[in-house]
Formats: sequence, structure tokens, C-alpha cells
Amino acid sequence: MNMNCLFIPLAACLLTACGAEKQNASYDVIPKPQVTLLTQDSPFRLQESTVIAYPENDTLLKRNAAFLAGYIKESTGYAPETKATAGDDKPAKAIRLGIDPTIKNREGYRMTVTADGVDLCGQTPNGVFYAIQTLRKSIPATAKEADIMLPAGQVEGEPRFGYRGMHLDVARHFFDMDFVKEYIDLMALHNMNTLHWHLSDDQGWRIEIKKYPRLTEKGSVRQRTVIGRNTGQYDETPHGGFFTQDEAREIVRYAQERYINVIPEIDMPGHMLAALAAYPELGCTGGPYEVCPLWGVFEDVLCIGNDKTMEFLEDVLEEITAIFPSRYIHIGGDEVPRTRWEKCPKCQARIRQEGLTDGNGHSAEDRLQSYCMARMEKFLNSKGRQAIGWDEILEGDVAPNATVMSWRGSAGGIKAAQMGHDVIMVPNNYCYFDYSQSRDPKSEPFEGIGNYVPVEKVYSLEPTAGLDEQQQKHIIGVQANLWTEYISQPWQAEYMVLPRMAALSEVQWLQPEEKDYEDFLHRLEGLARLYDRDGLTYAKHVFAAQTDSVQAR
Ligand code: TNX
Repeated sequence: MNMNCLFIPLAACLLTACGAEKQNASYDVIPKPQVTLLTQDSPFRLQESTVIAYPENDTLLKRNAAFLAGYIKESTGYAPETKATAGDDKPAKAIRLGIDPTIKNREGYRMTVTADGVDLCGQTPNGVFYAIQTLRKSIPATAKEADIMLPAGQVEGEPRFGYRGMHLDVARHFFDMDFVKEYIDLMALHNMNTLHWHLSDDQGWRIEIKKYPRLTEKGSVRQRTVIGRNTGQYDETPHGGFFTQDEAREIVRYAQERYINVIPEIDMPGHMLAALAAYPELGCTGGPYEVCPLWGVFEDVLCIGNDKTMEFLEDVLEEITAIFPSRYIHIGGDEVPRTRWEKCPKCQARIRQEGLTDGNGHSAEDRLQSYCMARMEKFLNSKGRQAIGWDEILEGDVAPNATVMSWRGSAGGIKAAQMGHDVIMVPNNYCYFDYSQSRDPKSEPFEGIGNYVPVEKVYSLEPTAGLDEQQQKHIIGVQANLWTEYISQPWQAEYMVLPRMAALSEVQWLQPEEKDYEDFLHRLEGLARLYDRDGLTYAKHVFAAQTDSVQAR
């Protein structure tokens, strides 16, 4: 017998005698629960033998239970067993998932902790999922093999907005399946429920469309990319990538499991150079066009006078709606120069034919854009879907049922809400996560687009400011955008969204009077430990004591 064999039973016996290490949970999480009522009763002890119970035959809560077991394992190294329970059976010393219809908000949750067990409830499985996220963030990020003491009491939360979004531009730089999934996981961690997936732009077409194979064959690859901010020098390296329809469906499913809806965006009728490179006949001049190697706004846009273009757009949306079950489909509409249309005989014929005229501060060409957007909106409505457009769609006659995404500050959103449109607030001066987090952009770890949106600024956004009570109802949510002209690596994307996403999550989840920036910063320390544990790159500007700079991984 060698010494190792002798040693193992001795070590096991010592551990039983002394018990596992104990660590305490804290409900000071992000987003902050609206209610935290602690009692002086004994805490609940979460340990390896704890069971996670869910009602039998409830497949969604079963999946939720598996998520919770996985999250606990990330922290402790052990995954509690998950177990179906029948009827009113309430297993002792367990974490019990359940639906409670008395919870008012559809996504609201309640977590009740006693020495005998933890009840995680929601009005819906979505709410239970947020109870799970809250519990997950309450546990110390790293507590290897430890027992976790959960203070007794009640913790409750409910979101202010039903639309809590993050946008991801995979057109300017391609991000693969693994990263998109990671991004979705980050959204779940921050209680967000909508991914706005920007799938096409001048610099790349990223989604397979079966009827138009050249969109991905040719349109998904740009032969070169400008270095820095349109310096005139190019890397002479092809950049490409796209998602097959099956892959996109996999993303939809992955997101759905985490209660996240994926809204695809096909940006039209501008930002279309990648499509034009593949199908030059859809442009006013006929080309040739190149998948764009530069950043900016370009004059070559789709020819609205050409019936084939309209057919193309409807065909694309047809396939998009078949892939994405989302009620909302984003059809872009931003940054569309009118110069080509002014000189294009087909566009001018369309203007005459449709009786589009100038007036009220808008040109006939502005109305040509409205014509295109309204036609696509009608097409989507006929399929039971809703169109979202950037706030430029307010220039001209707005598509009547469209939801407006206000990006050029909040003014467009205010105007749209006053006109009775639903609005998603994405003001660039608060919500553009491609903007710098430092006053001195040169101090950042890589070159960005510039500007300045620090964490505190994000936190300070009040999305319904300037609106009366009736108009406020039209603000259905808030989102931040990650445009990726200057972001090509996953670690850079992480750096840009973290921890600004944490600040945004409180804008999305809390009522204005519940927000408190100093308190948020204190709670952010705990969340940052989780970022550390998961090896995420994040910006450290708000962590005063920290001086280490971010390194490329
Ligand atoms: C404006 S926001 C754009 C994008 C750019 C972004 C850069 C919007 C609708 N259009 O095409 O990527 O600025 O910050």
C-alpha cells in the first residue's frame, strides 16, 4: 500500500468533521431588486446535496432548473441535482421553482429564503428565470466547494420596461456563433430580453438568403478594409463570414431558451453596398459596386424606381420572417442620401407615378424613401409582423404602424411618441457602446470611433424625459448599440459593453426614483468578480483603485 491510498480516507474524514468552507450570499445585485426584506431568521445553506425542484411536466421550469444548477456549478464547482416534484409536494431543504400568478408583472420575480428552502417564483417562466439570475448573482462568483449561506428574507423585482435590448452589428466585423451566444449569455446575466441583430450593411451581408445566393457568395466578403479612420491605407486582407439559415435558427433557439427575442435587421434602402456588389442591377447606376472597404455613409443605395428592387426586398423579408419568429422585424431606414434618386430616371418615374411631391420641409425624394419603408411595412404587417425603423423614417410620411428607434439623441423618439408611435430609445449620446469610455480616447486599449459615453452617463439616461404621461406609454424600451467598425475581436466587444451593460440594465429595470449611481458602483464590484471569474475583458474606468490596463487576450 502506498501513502496516497492511506491519505485519501483521512482527507475525506477531515472534511466531514470540519464541514465545507462557508461563504455568504448578498442580494446587492445588478439590476437591484426592488424589494429586499431580510429577517433575523437562520439562513438557508446551499450545499452540494441541495436539490433544485421543479413541477413535473413543466418543461420550461425544468430547463430553468438546469440553468440554475449550471450557474451554481460555475461558482462552487458542484451542480445540485434537479428533480421533478408532483402536485403540492414541497421538498425540504431545496430550491423550489414555481409559477405564482399573483405576481403582477409578467417578468417579475420573488425569491423567498428560509432555513428550510428557497422559493423562486415568477408569474411566468420568464420571471422565474430572473429570480434565477438574481440568485446566481447573489452567490459569490468564486466559492469553490463552499457551502453558501443565503440570508433569510424576501427579494422581489420587476422590470420597468418590457423591451430591454442590446444590439450587435455583425456586418462591419463578423462575429461567429460562439461569440453571438456569449453575447446572449451576457444579456441574460443582465436581465435583458431583446437582441437586435444587425445582419447587413455596406461592408458585409451576413445572412444566407436562398433565393439570392450571391448575397453571401459575394456580398459577405470584402476584399480589404481601411486601416484606422478612413486613412486611405488598406490591410489588403479579405474579411468575411455569414450565418446559414440553420445557424440563425440555432441562435434564435439559444436566445429563446434564455427568454431573449432576436430581432433581425436588414438595413434598407441605404447601407446596401454589399447587396449591390452581388446584384448591381438593384442600384440606380448599375454599378459596378464593391463590398465597401471604408466606414461612413455612401451615395449608392437601392433604386426604388426598379420593380425588381421591391421584389428583392420582399423576397428577403419573406425568408427573414421564416427564420425569425420575432413580431418585430427591423428594416433600417437610416442614413440614405438622395443624390442617386435625384438623377435616376426610374426613381423619378416612380415619384411621378406615385404622386410624390415636395412640401412641408420634405423633398419628393424623402417621400420616395417613405414610400419604400411604408411598402415594406405593409408587407410585414400582412404577415402579422411589425416594422421597426431608425428615426430617419420620421423624415417624410412615416410608415403608419412603425415602431421608431430613436438614435440621434432622444428628439426623434419624443416626436414619434407625440405622433402616437411606439418608440425604443437608443440615444447615441447615452447608448452608443462603440463610443469611448475615456475622455482621452488615446488612452483606450485600441482605436475607436471617438466620442465619450462613460458608465455614469449611461446610468443617467431617463428615457421618458420630456414626455407627458400619455406619451410616456409609447416608450416601450431602451437599448444600447454595439456598432463594430472599430471592433473586430471578441475581447474588444466585451470591453466596450462591460460594464456599461450593467448601467444600462438598471435604466431598463428600475424606476427613476430607484436608481442610485453610488450604490450601483458598490454593487458593481460583485458583478465584476463574476466578469473576472469568466475571463471577460471589461473597462476599469469606474473602479477607482484599479490601475491595471486592459491587455489584448
Ligand atoms: C450611425 S445608428 C449609424 C451606423 C454607424 C454608427 C456608428 C445608425 C442608425 N447608423 O451605421 O455604425 O452611427 O456609431
